[in-house]
Amino acid sequence: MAIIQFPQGFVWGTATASYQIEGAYDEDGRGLSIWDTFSRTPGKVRNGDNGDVACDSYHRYEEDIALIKQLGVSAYRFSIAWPRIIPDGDGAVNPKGLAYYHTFIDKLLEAGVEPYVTIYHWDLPQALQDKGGWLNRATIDAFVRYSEVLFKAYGGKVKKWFTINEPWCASFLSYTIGEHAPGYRDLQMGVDAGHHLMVAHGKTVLRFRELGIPGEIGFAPNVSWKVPYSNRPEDVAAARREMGWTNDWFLDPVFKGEYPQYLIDVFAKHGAKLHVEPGDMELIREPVDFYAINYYSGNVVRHKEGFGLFDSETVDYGRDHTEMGWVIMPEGLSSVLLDLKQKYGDIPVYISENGACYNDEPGPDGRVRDDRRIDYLRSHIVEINRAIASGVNLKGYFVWSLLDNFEWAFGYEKRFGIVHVNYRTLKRTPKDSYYWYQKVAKNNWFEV
Ligand code: IFM
Repeated sequence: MAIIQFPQGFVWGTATASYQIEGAYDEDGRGLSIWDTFSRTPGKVRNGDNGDVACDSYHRYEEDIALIKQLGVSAYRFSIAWPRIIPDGDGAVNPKGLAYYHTFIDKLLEAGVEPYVTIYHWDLPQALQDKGGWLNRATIDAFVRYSEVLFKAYGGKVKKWFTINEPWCASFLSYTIGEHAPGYRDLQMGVDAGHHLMVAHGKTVLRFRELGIPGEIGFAPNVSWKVPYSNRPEDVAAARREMGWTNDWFLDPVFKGEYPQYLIDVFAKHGAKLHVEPGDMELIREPVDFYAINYYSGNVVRHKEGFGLFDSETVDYGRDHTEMGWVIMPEGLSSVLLDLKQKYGDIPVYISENGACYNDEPGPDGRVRDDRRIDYLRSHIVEINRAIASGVNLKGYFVWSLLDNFEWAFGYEKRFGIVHVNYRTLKRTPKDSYYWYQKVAKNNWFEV
């Protein structure tokens, strides 16, 4: 038996995102988002699911806040739906949308929970997509204006802001791999969209500073950990290229002011070019107060000439997987934290998402026994403790997710919640993992 103790003031939280939980897709003046369109396009989302109702959190938010309060965490990370605030993306502000989140934030604060707000978790207004979405540089300014509306409305009440969630997903997964909205399959588009997202991030940080908004701002890239299959230089290089796609490509520009040349070269080999306009890199480099990482999985990778974008393949030799099919590699979390510290320095960092998909349902007694999720969370939380012990300036940890919810292209087939949602009745049932995490948050330590 050993005690895993966390520093005083360590932030325990849980997270969700607007399109995944809110529903109420056409209420109170909300405009359509790219996910409304994408999920209505046949074949894009499993079972034809969409976020029209989702967990109905738009109406049931008081129940959800009660669940968060009862969980005993001090922070809740949620995202604001751009199409509720500015329905057509760059036109008039919708007072009902603004009022909704005012009430929501107030109730959260009354419950003693600090709001951590993600400005963009992928629900781009469809009207902006109609003009090119993230391929159009005008979307950068629309995003800055939308952010400014939020800063002016909620600044002071909200003290922690994330500009963009998982820019890799919003660019490459959406414009190159085609799995997410808007569903394109083109490398050049992914490179362009990614760069524009990063300029939007930097310009927004700058605007936040200019407005003198009290609080802190950062962003939340999804990172991975790739272990070379052997120490042969070609395997090491292949693992570096794969990992660099999520990590270096989005973090180097923010902390070093440049994109990694070895990836520019890979993209060039596949016919894609980085288009940077004068001033872009200075904007992206605008200093942040913290950064946050979303970590779920790692892989073992080796060189395979002519295979995929990176001349590489994943070697899966029987490690456990979650029900997403993702390899469970808890030690990747401490490794990536140490790697980032070494590369970028002692910047405060959060784990803005970590969690697992297991589709456990309530038993005959109504209890959801999701032991595999508890094992997953425990093993990853031990790793963040090890990272802290090694000097990583880690401030907090957010479980993904509070609720089972709309898992993008997988619809409602994949459950990540520590609270079960019955999608027919919308009943919420805290799972065993909820009660396990409740103890961790209360005690600030646990036994292994
Ligand atoms: O559900 C998603 C979330 O929206 C972004 N990060 C990964 C989660 C699990 O796939």
